[in-house]
Amino acid sequence: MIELPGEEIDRITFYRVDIPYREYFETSFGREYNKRTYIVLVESGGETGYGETVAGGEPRYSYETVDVDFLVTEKYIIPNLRGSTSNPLEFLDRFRWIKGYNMAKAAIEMALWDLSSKLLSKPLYKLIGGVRRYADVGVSIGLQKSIDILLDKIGKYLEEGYQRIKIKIAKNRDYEILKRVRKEYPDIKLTADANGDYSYGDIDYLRDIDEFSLLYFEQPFPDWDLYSHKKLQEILDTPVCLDESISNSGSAYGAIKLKACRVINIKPGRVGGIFESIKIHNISRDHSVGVWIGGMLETGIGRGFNVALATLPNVSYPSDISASKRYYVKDIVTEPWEIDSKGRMWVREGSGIGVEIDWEYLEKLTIWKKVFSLR
Ligand code: OSB
Ligand code: MG
Repeated sequence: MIELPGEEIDRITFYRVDIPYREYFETSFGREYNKRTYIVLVESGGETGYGETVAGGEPRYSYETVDVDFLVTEKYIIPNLRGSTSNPLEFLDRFRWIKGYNMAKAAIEMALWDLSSKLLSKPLYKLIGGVRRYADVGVSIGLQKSIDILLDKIGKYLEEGYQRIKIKIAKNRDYEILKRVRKEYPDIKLTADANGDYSYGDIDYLRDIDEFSLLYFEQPFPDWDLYSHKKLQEILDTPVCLDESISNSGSAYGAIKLKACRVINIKPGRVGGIFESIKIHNISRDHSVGVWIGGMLETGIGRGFNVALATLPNVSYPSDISASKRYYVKDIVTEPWEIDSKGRMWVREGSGIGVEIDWEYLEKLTIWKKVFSLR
């Protein structure tokens, strides 16, 4: 087990920010023009850990939203945080009684992991048992205005080095697009993500998706519908990958045992943080289920955690981790994340996630700031 320091928490600060995306991001559940989040700072033992929430502006991907998550944090987490230490495992124990709100919990839990590794003067990826100094990365491309625009973007991202292309699909915006992409790019690692847009009655229609030799087909049905995923997996050669359906290690175990998927997308925010992500990683490894690290268009802070997780040994597919400039005109960290020509993103060797905040830019983006002194 990982030995973690445990100094009392002095202070926790939240910066509510809106950060413009370079271009909007569209999925089957809607379009987003900017990143709406709050940045978390936890101070203890003379160090500061950083985190952010991946809850969205509206309850589309999940029931969680940035505003409701802050409300839950302020009303149920902050008052019970006094006397707690910076050990993320203690935090998880203390707030197990709060049902759901994984993204609200993860924002703080992750800041505590950054803080703990800073107190130990270690990079986070080493603390959690990473075996590589880089993440293999792919790019997730939203629904586009036309197939030609999509093909152009794919070409550009491949040129930049991304190892696999994921495209968003939706009901009635699927086969025609996939056919053209495969015709143009017969050999690339290609995946499709429906974000739960199909339903049980579409299973027979989806049978033909095998034609496109996808690396996997991500979340065709709604999060609660494991039965349809299992039924589809029975008739497909293409592995089914679950994203929204996997809310913690228990649901990962269940989905694997039910044979509802052969691949799992681990998003630390969705599952409640780093510790739960590692548990899902280990359960998947024990059942020969491949995993990769998903993304929520995070800022440079959230990206630091995703890169660290992607260095774990059973991360066997390229992750949804792209360069800062793919999402933002300007990231909120001083050194934007980049990829090399082989589609790898290298970890930072500094302690924690190894990023520093561009404070001036953060202040400029701040809608409100709240400081809670805990002692
Ligand atoms: O389903 O993986 C998803 C972004 C927002 C909400 C859901 C998803 C996504 C992505 C983006 O695909 C991946 C990334 O951060 O690059
Ligand atoms: Mg997804």
